[in-house]
Amino acid sequence: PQTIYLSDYKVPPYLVDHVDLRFELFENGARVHSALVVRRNPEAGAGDIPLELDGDSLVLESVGLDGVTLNEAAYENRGDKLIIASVPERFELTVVTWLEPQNNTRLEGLYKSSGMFCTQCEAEGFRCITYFPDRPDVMSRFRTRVEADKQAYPVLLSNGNDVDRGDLDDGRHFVTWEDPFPKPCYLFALVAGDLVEKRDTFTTCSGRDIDLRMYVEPRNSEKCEHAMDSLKRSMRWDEEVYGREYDLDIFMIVAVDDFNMGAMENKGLNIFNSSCVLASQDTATDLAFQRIEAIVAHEYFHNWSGNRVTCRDWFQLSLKEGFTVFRDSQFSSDMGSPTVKRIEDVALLRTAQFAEDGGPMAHPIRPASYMEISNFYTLTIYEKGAEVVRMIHTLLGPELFRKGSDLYFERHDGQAVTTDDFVKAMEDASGRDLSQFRLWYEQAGTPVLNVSDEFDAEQGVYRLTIKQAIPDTPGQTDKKPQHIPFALGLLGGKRESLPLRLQAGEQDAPTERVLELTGETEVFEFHGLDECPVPSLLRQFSAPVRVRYPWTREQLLFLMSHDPDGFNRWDAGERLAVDVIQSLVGTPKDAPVDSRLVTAYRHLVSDSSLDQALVAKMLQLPSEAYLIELAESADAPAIHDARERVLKHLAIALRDDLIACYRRNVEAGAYQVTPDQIARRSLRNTALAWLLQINDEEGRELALRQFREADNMTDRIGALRALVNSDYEADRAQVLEQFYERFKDDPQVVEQWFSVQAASDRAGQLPQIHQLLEHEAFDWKNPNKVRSVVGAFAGQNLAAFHSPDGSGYDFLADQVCRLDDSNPQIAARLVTPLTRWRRFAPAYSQRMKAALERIRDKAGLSRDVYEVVHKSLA
Ligand code: B3K
Ligand code: ZN
Repeated sequence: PQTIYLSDYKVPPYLVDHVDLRFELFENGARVHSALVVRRNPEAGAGDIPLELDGDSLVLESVGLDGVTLNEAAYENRGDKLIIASVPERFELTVVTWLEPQNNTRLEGLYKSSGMFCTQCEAEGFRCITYFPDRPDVMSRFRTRVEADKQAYPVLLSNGNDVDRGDLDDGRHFVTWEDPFPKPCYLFALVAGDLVEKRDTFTTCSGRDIDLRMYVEPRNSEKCEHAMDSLKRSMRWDEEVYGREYDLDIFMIVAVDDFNMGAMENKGLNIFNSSCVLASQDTATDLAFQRIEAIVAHEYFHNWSGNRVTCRDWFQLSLKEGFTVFRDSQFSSDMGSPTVKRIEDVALLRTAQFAEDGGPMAHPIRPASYMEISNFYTLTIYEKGAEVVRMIHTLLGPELFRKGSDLYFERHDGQAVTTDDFVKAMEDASGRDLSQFRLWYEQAGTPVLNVSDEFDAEQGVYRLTIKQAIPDTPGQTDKKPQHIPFALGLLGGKRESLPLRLQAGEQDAPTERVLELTGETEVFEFHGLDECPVPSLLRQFSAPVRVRYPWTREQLLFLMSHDPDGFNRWDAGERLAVDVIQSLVGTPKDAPVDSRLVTAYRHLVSDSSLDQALVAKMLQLPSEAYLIELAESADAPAIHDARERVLKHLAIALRDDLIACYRRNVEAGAYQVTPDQIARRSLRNTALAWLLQINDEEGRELALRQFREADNMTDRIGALRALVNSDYEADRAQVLEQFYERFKDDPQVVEQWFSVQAASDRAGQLPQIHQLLEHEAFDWKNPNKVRSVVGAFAGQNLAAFHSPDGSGYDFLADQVCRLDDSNPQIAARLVTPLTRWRRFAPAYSQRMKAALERIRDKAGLSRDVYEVVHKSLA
């Protein structure tokens, strides 16, 4: 496969002002008639340039230029390119293609999912529909006519407004859609199916009524309310916080079962993975409710950050994704608990993005090259990209940031632009110099901040020294220091926040500051202190960096209870738990657990005056994945074992407190997805999980009762998970069976049922995983099912996946090879756990590498998997 470089970017030689599409949909295939109004791009320079259109897996039926059918000698059809050597300055090109959506298992372009037609065009799926300059800097107005059998496909949708409809011969009908906004072809969408429609309206800030519609399969008609409410909240929020009003008269959401990703922001016609949009109290967990709200918001926000202003090329992907993730996290934070949202975002970043940044696929948020763009929809582009936007927000403050985003939207409306244009708008609006800050876009790797301090008691000066280093990453060494906002506070022995005087005698000094690090070493002096303070570093996680500071356990315990920054309270607790667990890895079974951890956790479990949402987060021990990420040479089973020992030790010591905590948090009143209720459910389910780890009979009774009586999925699956992960084998089998019988007709619930088992160190050993793959509800063609079994096993069931005999790795390699032929995007994603092979102890890493080599040697490897495997082995 070929590598594509950012430095090779050239403006498109031809522009397409208008696209007229006609889809004839049949059971055995689809015929697509396209008419393009093309003109030479004045910016492309002089001279003859051939017209080159992209295509993929298409049967070309005819080509016409200005009304004249071309014979085969007049063009070159190379399969992936249709080339016409000489064309006029302006012309109309007509192309007819034939495709087979019913056989499309890659789920790119036009395909079928449970009987309906749907599309996924980002990044390069439109070329699977017709020949076209498939690049985001070609923006066109689309008119789309969809024709299909009226009975089987009563609903026919595309982008924009429906302008015409009618009946045709043979029981067929058509609907014509027109989208007035020029857009890149990756935002094109089409849906045809037998769907029910749910309607609502939204009145915008300028008083326009927008028609909101959701389309779902009839069996899902009662699962739309939450997404619809989330949509309305998102629309209001984007008006209030960013001044962005919706622009079309209709906004549509469609749910499909087979989808490679979470959702897609097609203009006016968002398409969602069913699992990211459908919810009811009985079938969706609190986590799912929150995820749905966030994803609905994310896709909606793309209407401005992505659609009205789009990307010049795919190297700029973080322009829309980083910014939109930042926007959706601000939204979620405003809708719920800001501290909890921050904790969740940081936990994901530190566990998964840092691992990516430290692995063979590390890339800057604006990559310099790629082979397959689908491989670059990464945690780095999305989550680190959002952190980079967040740092701009921190550096500028909310008002100037808003001025910057207003300028960005106004200056670039209707354009396809670069991340640099975004930074420039922020600079121009604020007057700040972000030139060094731009390195965040160019340099990969997670900066490490080594922090040391000293206290000069005589002078009353506390001196903090911060050294930054950015590790080498593939193709990048000797990096320059970056511009890092570093928020901090200092605490005194009486738990008070101390004034941060950067000069002696400074009046009214604040108790929190954002320091700006720019040099490799920065020294800060804080004056007028009577005692050596405890530093509260990188508050709110103000930059995506690793902080190293020699915290004592006493300091961490102090911060855990007294830091006024809730995020740092959580962070101190996590650092303490990490330290305790790490110190036990590889020690004998009866090695003692630091009693101070028990005391701290007892306080969390029993003091109901604490912020319960924060407590619910603080009670989660650091995940195995995070502990592995932190290890130099990881032994996953040993880490699993140490973590489990700590958990059991805590559960035994806190047994009575856990029972009390459970009982205190048993709900009365109707189920609601509010931060308070979410925290209560989380607390009682954590209590259950811990009690079942120590085979507590009362805990078992509580779990069985909760399983039977729960009126919501969070509690039902909480009890199920606790029992599945316990030693009560008979109960496990029974509840799994009952759960399946009750919900077997609901794919979203069956997916949860699969993943509870696949992620369990008890129920998810390899022979059982094989049984799940043979289960009647398993379907290799459905990405959610693959993720819920294979993905959950390799990503969450880490002790089993890293079984010393290498069987977990071999299993994953087999599944990757099997999926590579049918769905390369999903196959490439599944490889991820193996790409980390260098971070594991030799006995593991050699076997992981061997598994990668086996994948590498498979015949006819897709470009997607090729790139990941070859870069991992390089
Ligand atoms: N933009 C889509 C991602 C599509 C990826 C296709 N390989 C979803 C989102 O980020 O909103
Ligand atoms: Zn997005």
